[in-house]
Amino acid sequence: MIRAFETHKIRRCEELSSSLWDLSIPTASEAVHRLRVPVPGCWETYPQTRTYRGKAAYERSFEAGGNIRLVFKGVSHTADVFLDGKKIAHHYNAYTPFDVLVTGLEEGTHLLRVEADNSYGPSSTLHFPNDYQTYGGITRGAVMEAIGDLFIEKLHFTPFRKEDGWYGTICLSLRNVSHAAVSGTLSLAMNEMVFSTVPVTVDAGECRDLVLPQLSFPSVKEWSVNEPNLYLLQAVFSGDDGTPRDDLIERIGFREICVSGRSLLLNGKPFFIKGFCRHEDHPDFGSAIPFQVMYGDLAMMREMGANAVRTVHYPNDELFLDLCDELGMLVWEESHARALDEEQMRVPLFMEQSSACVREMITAHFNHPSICIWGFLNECASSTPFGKICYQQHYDLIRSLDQSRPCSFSSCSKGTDLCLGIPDIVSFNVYPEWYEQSAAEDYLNQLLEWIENETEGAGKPFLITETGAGALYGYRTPYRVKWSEEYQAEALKSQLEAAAQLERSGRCIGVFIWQFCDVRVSDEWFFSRPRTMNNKGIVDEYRRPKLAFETVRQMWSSPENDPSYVHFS
Ligand code: ADA
Repeated sequence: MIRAFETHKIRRCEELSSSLWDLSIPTASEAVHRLRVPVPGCWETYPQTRTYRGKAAYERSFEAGGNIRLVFKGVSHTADVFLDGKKIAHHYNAYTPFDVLVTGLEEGTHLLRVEADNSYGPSSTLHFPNDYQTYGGITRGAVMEAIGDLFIEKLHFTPFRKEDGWYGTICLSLRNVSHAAVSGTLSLAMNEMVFSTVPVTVDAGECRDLVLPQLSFPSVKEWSVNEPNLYLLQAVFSGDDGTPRDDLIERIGFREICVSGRSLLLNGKPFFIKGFCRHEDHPDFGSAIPFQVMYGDLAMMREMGANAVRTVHYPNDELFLDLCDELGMLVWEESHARALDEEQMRVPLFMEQSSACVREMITAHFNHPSICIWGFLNECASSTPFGKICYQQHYDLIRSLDQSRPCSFSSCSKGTDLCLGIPDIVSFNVYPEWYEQSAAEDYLNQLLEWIENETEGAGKPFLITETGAGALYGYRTPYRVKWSEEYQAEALKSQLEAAAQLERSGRCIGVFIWQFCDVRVSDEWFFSRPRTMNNKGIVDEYRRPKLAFETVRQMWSSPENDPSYVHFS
């Protein structure tokens, strides 16, 4: 399953996860593990290759001819793609999609080979031993699309409100892969009602971008957390003879998210975020999380009263974002980066790989109404002048790609951060009563005082992007000790109470709990991470609730956000 809705009715698509793939993984000796495996998947979940780090090759054949487009939603972390023995693509980063076009393919059976590499090294500036696991494999869906001479590559929709109702702007890209100009008509429909038709010509080998004039959508219902109304926007290209040749369907919502003074406004009203940070991680599936588990995770978050999720520390599988759109969960979607120091950011490849990730994330996920904030560079070198240049460049890049959402980064540099003038929202990861001994309320008051009196972040909205404490599932003790479920529940209670108090005085726009579930970390992190896991989950890695689950549920859930979305009316 690639998406939670049909993205093409005209273009023929075949999911490449429809049969098992041959996976060859080298071993320490000359031998090779040869496994027949499903895709998506991670090789860490097979008994023979649980700790393998390096390159491995996936192969399968498929039938096709003419022009095709191969789309990979995620290969971890570097992919080299070969068709019939010829290299056709190279892509870095586990967490962003890529595609490759092949034209004039002979009709028949073809061999597709994907070499995935999850090793750490100089050609990977964003994947290194870290407080989460970098898995290996084709970890998200893959699809083969049959295209003609011209196909619709991109369809972006930006909703906005005026006094008399909802409007939208539409940007499209049409790519002509042939050696002659192609002309025809482009029509746009919402929920199958055509509302715009334009003649188009695209020159040979060109990609043409089109921006349609502002359009009014008078009778639509807005997308909100309680009523996540969605619409299907379909672009169809028809040839000069009127025959439909290609289409692209995106799912959109009419909502507006913006910052005003110290508030975050959703559809013009102040909104308080109650969210969870969530890694894509599960002991049985690695980072290749099945749809059912994604749904289960969101259902548990909703049961606790959450209205938002932060995709730490990378862009997520689009299926998860589709679910968030449908269930009315707001999303802080984050570009890939965790805790790089200045030395790591000075490696020239860093800027190239990090910018590519931002670009690919925003291009692919632009239409999701659930995404309310773009996040970047979590806890990187924001206390140094060089770091500041990188933060500014990232902010500018995000702004050049999307002006419709606020963006922010999570800092842990209390007292030293130089970059708080850059983002639209000032966001901090705070661990009072865990790493810091001070009481949550005192810690947050001091932090806010410093931000307001000594930084360029003064006057901006303030968001807590991480807070929490560790607990080992099942470790119960009457003593007040760290790692017990009791201690975690207590610490979290006072952290959330402190956040709620700031909310009441208009000084905080929300809080993300660190974190939804326990996750595996890199082996190199064993010294500070019992079980080689980050154990700050409110549920453990198998989603079994710890004591804190009930604490959060009691503090956050209310009749207004009762999880009745699981029923239908
Ligand atoms: C940081 C970081 C997280 C995680 C957390 C922790 O704030 O952003 O990735 O490492 O701390 O558990 O200490």
